[in-house]
Amino acid sequence: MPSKPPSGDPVQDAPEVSGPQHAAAGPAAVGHTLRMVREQMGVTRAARTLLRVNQPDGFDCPGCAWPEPGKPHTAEFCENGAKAVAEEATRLRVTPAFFEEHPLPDLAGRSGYWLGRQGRLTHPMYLAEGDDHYRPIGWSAALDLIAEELRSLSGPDEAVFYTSGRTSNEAAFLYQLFAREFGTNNLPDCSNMCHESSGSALTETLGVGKGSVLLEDLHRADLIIVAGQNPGTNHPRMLSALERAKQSGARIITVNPLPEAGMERFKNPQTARGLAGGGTALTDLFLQIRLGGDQALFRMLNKLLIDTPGAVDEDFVRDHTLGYETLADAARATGWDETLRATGLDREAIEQALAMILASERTIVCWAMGLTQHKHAVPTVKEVVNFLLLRGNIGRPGAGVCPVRGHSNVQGDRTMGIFERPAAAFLDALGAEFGFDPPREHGLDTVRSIRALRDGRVKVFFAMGGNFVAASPDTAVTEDAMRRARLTVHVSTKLNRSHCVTGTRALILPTLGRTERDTQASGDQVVTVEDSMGMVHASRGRLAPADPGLLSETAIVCRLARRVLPASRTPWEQFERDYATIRDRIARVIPGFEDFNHRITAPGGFALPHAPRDSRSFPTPSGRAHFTAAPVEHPHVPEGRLLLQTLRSHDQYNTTVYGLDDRYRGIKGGRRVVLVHPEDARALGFADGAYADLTSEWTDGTTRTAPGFRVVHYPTARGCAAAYFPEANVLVPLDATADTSNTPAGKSVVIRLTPA
Ligand SMILES: Nc1nc2c(c(=O)[nH]1)N[C@H]1C(S)=C(S)[C@@H](COP(=O)(O)OP(=O)(O)OC[C@H]3O[C@@H](n4cnc5c(=O)[nH]c(N)nc54)[C@H](O)[C@@H]3O)O[C@H]1N2
Ligand SMILES: Nc1nc2c(c(=O)[nH]1)N[C@H]1C(S)=C(S)[C@@H](COP(=O)(O)OP(=O)(O)OC[C@H]3O[C@@H](n4cnc5c(=O)[nH]c(N)nc54)[C@H](O)[C@@H]3O)O[C@H]1N2
Ligand SMILES: [Mo]
Repeated sequence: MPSKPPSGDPVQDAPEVSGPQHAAAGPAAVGHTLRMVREQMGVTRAARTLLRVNQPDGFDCPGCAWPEPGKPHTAEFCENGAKAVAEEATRLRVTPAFFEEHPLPDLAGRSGYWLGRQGRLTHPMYLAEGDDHYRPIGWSAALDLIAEELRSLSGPDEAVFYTSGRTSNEAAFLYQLFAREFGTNNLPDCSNMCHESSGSALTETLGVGKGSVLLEDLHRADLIIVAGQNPGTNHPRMLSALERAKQSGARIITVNPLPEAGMERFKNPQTARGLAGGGTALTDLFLQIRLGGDQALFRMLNKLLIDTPGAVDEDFVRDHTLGYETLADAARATGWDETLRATGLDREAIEQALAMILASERTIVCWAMGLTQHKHAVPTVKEVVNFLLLRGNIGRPGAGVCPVRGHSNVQGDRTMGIFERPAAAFLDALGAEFGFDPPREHGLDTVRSIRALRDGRVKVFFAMGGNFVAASPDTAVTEDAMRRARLTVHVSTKLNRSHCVTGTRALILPTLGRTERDTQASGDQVVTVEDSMGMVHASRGRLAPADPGLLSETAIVCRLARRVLPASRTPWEQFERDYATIRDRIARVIPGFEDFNHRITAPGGFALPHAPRDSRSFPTPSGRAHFTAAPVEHPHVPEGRLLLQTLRSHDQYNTTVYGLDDRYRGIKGGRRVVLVHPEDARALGFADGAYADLTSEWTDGTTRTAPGFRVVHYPTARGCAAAYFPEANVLVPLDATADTSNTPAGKSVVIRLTPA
């Protein structure tokens, strides 16, 4: 299944390579930020907008989910947050005239980079059956058309309602309510491709599927382990927290196949020292692990802790946990040979880590996609939980689990019920509040939705944001599946690939972004979001909408619901008029949101309860935290093959490509690169600068090819390789997913290189 690089595109992919950098941010980041926002927004608009990011009376940054400090800096944003804002606040527009000029086959041949650069969508657009152009359509006609199609289905489970993590709590709550009143739990979301593995593992072991630390815990930790995460690019404001921790004496262990510049040294652009001086060295110990070796590493650390007299917090283990003996038995059977093979590390490095762990009273483990996108991601995260439980590092200030979330409100969306496997208690409360009987059968997640579309079991695909076909694995399979739908609908701010790969009929519904004023009949609205640490706060857009005709996501849901569900007793009209009335209902349905409207008036918002963090109580069936002892796994790589991870460059936000550079990794002007250790590359016969086709080999014997990648000799762990998503998504088989969480295993794809 070869994928063709888009043609007819002015963008040339001709990467220049200069080698990895060793520090992140600093004056270069400030320069890049200014250039980027000036181009997109103009100077005054840029200054006015950026000063509102993450301020108490401003809007939540649409970039990542990293929390805001209690007293934010006047410029509480980062280079990549500024890019996310500029992307949304651009002055360019995609109008009906644009669609007249560009027929669908033209758009389908363009790169994602080109599509995203055309500007903000302004008008609802409709692609009729057999037509080759999107044509303008009115809001009423568009919504009537969706309602008619939904009502014509044989059953509600023939529709799927996807969500990307930018949607506000209010819109998300109404969206899932609408889907469930319609009769389905088919609510896949980007979380299925992201931190689902963390949620699965944490819920089972601790009883809460979220992180247990607050920002001040990071500031107070003795030891922070950052595993499988690249905050210099993806959570730049986290570097300020790590710097502050270091200044109070914390030590940092980084676990990563790649030496990432941000974890080496941080030049804080908000301090003179960071701008002019050498910045702060962050990592004390770098464990350059093989892809997928983390479970083996943490199991060995756990064994060493168990074997070290006095290392285990026996009181905590006795009073709060179950299953210690099972883990201890498994740990006894753990040998160095297997650990060293799985991790690629040497014994001294692991023993050095142990010494740092034993010296720490307060340890935090932070992680992101490097841990969650593997076949054995769930047992890997569970092994991290074992590690923290052993020394009582849960529910103690300065300690805990810290899965670092991606999209700015992905955690809030889940709290609001965007989940294909909702808890019975949630459905009970929802049904009681709104007087209906919610569907009980579990719905489809992302991967299962693709299979259902492929097999003709789902006929309507509706997306609240995101870029489903580009973000999902197995591009060719996913695109074919999407083409089998009768109707595809995207509520979007910007043009993307998913608008070009459509069902028989398709709609694009343009919407307000988070930076924009949202005015309804009762006046200007605020919305709320939840960050990675369970803090909920208000967000108020200030910019004039990209087009006066845009509807908010909330308004779109309310108007659609009224058409699809004429008998609904839910006050959709009132909800659209005044979002505070939505929050009143959220407060009655979801625990932790009592007095919601009042509590968001506090600067910085409020923290949701988290029983393990707040009181060392564990809402598992046993009431205790669970040690687990899954067999240790690691990816098997046949001779002459490499293990590929798909990751983000510095100039992208998931499928949104801001530019063609990956500054910290020393790559300029192109994205079709594959990073390979120099010795592995030479052994395979590839000089630096040679071109290779990448072919993935899946266990069922199928292969997938992505052609034309420039080989970059790069100091990654031996046997490993890296390429950017979404270009490399064509290589990830649909069935290659994590056990239990079903998250696509995009960080361990077996590939071979052939000369291009
Ligand atoms: N600017 C910007 N910000 C973003 C995003 C963006 O695209 N751009 N995306 C947002 C989203 S949705 C998310 S989920 C987050 C993603 O944030 P990250 O998880 O940091 O994103 P990735 O680029 O996937 O990086 C994975 C990191 O894990 C390492 N890694 C890969 N495999 C392994 C492994 O097996 N073991 C270990 N120990 N390390 C491994 C990689 O080398 C890399 O450093 O960022 C969010 N923030
Ligand atoms: N191979 C591989 N695949 C991956 C990953 C990986 O590491 N490797 N990472 C996975 C992860 S962690 C994630 S989270 C997913 C991301 O999957 P998605 O969330 O589906 O993808 P995004 O690229 O974030 O979506 C971008 C689009 O969202 C729309 N948008 C932006 N802001 C708004 C808004 O405010 N409202 C609305 N309605 N639309 C908006 C714009 O039209 C934009 O084109 O990708 C996953 N895919
Ligand atoms: Mo994500």
